[in-house]
Amino acid sequence: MISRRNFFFKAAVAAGVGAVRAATRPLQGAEPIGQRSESPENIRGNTQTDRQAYPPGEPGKDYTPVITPNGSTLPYKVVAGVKVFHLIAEEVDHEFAPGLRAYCWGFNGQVHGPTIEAVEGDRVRIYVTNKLPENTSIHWHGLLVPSGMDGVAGLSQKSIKPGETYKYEFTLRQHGTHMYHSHCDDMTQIAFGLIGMFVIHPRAPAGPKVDRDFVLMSSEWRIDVGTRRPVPTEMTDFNVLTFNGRAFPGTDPLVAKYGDRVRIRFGNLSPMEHHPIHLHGYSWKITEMDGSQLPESAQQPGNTVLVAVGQTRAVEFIADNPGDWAMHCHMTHHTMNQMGHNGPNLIGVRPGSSDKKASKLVAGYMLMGENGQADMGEMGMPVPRNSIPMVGAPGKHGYIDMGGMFTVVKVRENLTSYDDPGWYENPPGTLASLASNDEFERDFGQIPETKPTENKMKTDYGNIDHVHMQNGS
Ligand SMILES: [Cu+2]
Repeated sequence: MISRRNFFFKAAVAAGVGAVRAATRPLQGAEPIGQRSESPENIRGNTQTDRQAYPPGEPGKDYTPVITPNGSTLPYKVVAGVKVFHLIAEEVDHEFAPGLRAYCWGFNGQVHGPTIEAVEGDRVRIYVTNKLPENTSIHWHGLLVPSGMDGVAGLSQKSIKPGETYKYEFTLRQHGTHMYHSHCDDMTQIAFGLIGMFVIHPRAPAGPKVDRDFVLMSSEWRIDVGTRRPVPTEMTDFNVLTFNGRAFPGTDPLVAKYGDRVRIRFGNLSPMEHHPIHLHGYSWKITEMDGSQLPESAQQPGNTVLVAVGQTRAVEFIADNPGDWAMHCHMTHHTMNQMGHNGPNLIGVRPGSSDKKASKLVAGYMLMGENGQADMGEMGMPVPRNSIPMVGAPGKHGYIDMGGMFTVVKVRENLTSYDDPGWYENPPGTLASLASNDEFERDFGQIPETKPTENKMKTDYGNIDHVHMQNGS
């Protein structure tokens, strides 16, 4: 007899996984798919550490869903009390920011993978289909799972061959901010983008309710100018830095209403580097480390949180300071875009026409500005095809000479939606402005004369070393 539950399960399988089966080789494993999870033993798992399951937690009722700027949350369906997800690892033609695309590896057509969101006590089953040209496997980073579900290819399980679909199933025994990533040819697959966030809400929430709950995954890439493939062997010289796979000005703002309690969950699965993430205009409290909730007495206040590779941190604050607030990695090279990291130091040098000549010969060649780098993006210099200049985008008050791992937290009074509200209108008397001579004289007298340095601007491009030596002596 076909029970109602059995019917729905089979219908769901036909709708969801059927397409995968048609497109790939048959699912691995001997069990007929329709009968799985029908027994309570299967639902609850079969190890001592993987036993308890609760009814599936529901968005809106059991938790406020997270927001993944520039990304999405992985949809699921409930089959016989189990939340069922499907990740497809595949190549993705990904846009980092307008003007820069590359062939990356992601999940379900996205870089990075969609955020997986569930509730402590949920039983989850996650199908992983490999549409990559090489083997893969997925590790649930930070999750307390049975050893055979941990996803380290060769150690925990067989790797998933191209065309195969694997099944992971476990009960979520904890809550907090976690991640998932490839654990097979990690160097290549993480550098290509096979990472994502995994958020588990508490079954019985404690503490104040959060109104806006954001997830931001940091990563870094080396994409040579004019090319369309990240370099997986890079160890140090990353030139595209991202939040959720996007480099500023490609990052969506984080919008909050005045008075909202805001949580931001940071994750870092960069290949190599740690990122000190800094928010302007606020003091937050670090409420969570690697998915573990901190007791209130241990919630460290601050405005910069170091998120090392492999770590997650969650911070919370009340959005009580309206404005447009920069939030970014504080490593200066991590808020630059692709073309800003190399080239000779020409500050104080007039290069004449040599930069134009060199840029014709060398792909990606772009000289530093003679007064610094800030004028380079603003000048709108032509850049090679499929590349982004070193810095920024136009802002309300001029050019924003930031790029990379940079975004804007926008806090407003009287919001009717959480769509991008545009630039902040500064109330009278709250905007830095040009000082008049009268004002300065009133407070300080005359501006002191600047004693000129010995080095005048050089017109000869060949004298860079000479200038440098004089400065250094
Ligand atoms: Cu950084």
